[in-house]
Amino acid sequence: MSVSIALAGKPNCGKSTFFKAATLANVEIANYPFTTIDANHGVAYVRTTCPCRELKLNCGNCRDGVRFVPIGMIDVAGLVPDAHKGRGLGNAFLDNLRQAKAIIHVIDASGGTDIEGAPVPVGSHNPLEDIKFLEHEITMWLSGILKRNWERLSRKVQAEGLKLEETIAGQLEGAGITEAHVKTALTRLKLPRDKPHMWTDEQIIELSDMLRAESKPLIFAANKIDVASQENIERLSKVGAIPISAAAEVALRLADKTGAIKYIPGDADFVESPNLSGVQKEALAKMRTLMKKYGGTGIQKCINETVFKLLDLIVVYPVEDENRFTDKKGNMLPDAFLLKRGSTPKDLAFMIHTDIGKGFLYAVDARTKMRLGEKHELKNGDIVKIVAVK
Ligand SMILES: Nc1nc2c(ncn2[C@@H]2O[C@H](COP(=O)(O)OP(=O)(O)OP(=O)(O)O)[C@@H](O)[C@H]2O)c(=O)[nH]1
Ligand SMILES: [Mg+2]
Repeated sequence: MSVSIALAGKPNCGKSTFFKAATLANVEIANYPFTTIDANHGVAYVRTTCPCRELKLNCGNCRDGVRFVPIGMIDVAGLVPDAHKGRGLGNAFLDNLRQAKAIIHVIDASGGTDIEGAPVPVGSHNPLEDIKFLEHEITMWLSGILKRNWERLSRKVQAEGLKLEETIAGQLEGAGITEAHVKTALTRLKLPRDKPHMWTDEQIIELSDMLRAESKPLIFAANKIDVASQENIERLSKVGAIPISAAAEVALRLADKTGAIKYIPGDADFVESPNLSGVQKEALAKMRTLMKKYGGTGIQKCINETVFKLLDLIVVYPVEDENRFTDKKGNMLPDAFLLKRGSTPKDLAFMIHTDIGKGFLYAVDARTKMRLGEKHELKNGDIVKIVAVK
């Protein structure tokens, strides 16, 4: 999987429900803290417009012109304040955030769970209190890793002239931090580069915080809007949270699966089948009201914002026959790749296969049949044939 995003937050906020809604995997969900202990890994989808309709074709790989591109999703155990000091389940599971390129911080907007995730009467906990601690815990986790061998490493940098960026990135490699991340952070922070062994704890934490923000950007999802007060939803929206109901999305996707309704994830409405029972209709009517108010359940919106805004990725469709938009077997628009904006056809070639990347000659834009050189910048929705030496 090219990109993975993680669901994180305090216990009992609805991470596994979000995960189930996005992946339809059967995972444990319950109203008490630490239901999830081992992380769940699954495949979720980012929603985009399939190019086939505009080409007056029907590719067979989309749903009514709506294309779903797979990404990895990780549902981790709940995190409580001071987890980095071993509270709650401690910070071993923070390791599950390693592969994540971004984080959706799920917040219980209903105020029905305290800071540790224990159930309390709805509205009695202020969800704004849950906003900050997650970033802090991740920062402290990173600074913990960095500090582990800091004395020795920083002296080595000085004595042996090792590259500072490389040394720090090496130490944090497991957390998905690259030399480029370190370089950006060091430049911004203006830390005294020649004397790393003199850095204070605060400076190491400052660096860790910047590295976290660079390597694991995060958005807020205000969950349980079906029971949350309007006041709480507004408070959280003000700080940029996306209002969501993971439970509603699970219900809708399951109803779609059984054929009770037709619902395309991310739509603001659904179509009911005839012959539904009164109870079903009533439940659906409630969901419809909620969806009308917020433009949907918010789950797909969270995934899309994470992938397209936070990570700034684009979707590109490689094909082998640029006239039919197919692979060798005749499958139309068989694959969709997520690439960083600014990627070139050669980057795409390397993503398909190292050999194709190495043998890259040129690419063809399947829409215009124009040749694209290796420096050409790809756009979202491009359909591209790669020509490489065999
Ligand atoms: N009303 C409402 N309840 C929800 C929603 N999403 C989740 N819940 C409930 O919140 C409780 C916790 O859900 P989980 O998905 O298990 O939460 P979690 O964050 O994975 O919890 P841990 O694994 O313990 O950290 C369950 O009782 C869910 O049914 C929602 O959108 N609305
Ligand atoms: Mg869980």
